[in-house]
Amino acid sequence: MPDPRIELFEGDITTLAVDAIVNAANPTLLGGGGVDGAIHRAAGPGLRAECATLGGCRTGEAKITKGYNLPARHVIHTVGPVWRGGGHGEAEALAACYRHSLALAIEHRLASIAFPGISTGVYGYPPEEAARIAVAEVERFLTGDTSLERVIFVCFGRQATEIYRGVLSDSIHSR
Ligand code: AR6
Repeated sequence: MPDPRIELFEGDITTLAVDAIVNAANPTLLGGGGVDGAIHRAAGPGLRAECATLGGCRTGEAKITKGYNLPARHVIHTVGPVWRGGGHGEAEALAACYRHSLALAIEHRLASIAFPGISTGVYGYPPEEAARIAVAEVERFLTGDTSLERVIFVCFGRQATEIYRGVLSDSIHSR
């Protein structure tokens, strides 16, 4: 059986009323394009002002802010690796993004968190490989944690949904 705490949602992460949405940010944390741009637009200027106090964020790490005008209470900002062919520690860095984001959620006693496909846009990570890492890290984390109630993978478009469906069903069959 799939872990009932894991869900897929196809659409815009900025619409989700969860405890935290995760932002695929860059090391400045000052905004950008893609999901980062969408989150900053929807949250309003308070988000950028708080981000400006954080001193940036290294690849694989994560920092938390309030959600401002978003329906989500918090934003967890993480910086994924830029894909450079796969031989430069990209997989470990991407796994660290998920682990550190989940750890922050626990630390702040959050029960629900939504992830976009970190690094799979501008940063060029192959989406299926990225989804395998995302699912493996979340499943591993949920095995040891009982306080998170919902982890949502946000799929931006039908193709992303199909990829996550496939990866989740593979991981169920391999148990
Ligand atoms: N809701 C959910 N997912 C989305 C949304 C949205 N509103 N918009 C895009 N995506 P990207 P990265 C998906 O490029 O690859 C920024 O400029 C998108 O389809 O946003 O980690 C930052 O400032 C893709 O699957 O992030 C950095 O400079 C996924 O979100 C850089 O881009 C991530 O795509 C980070 O690149």
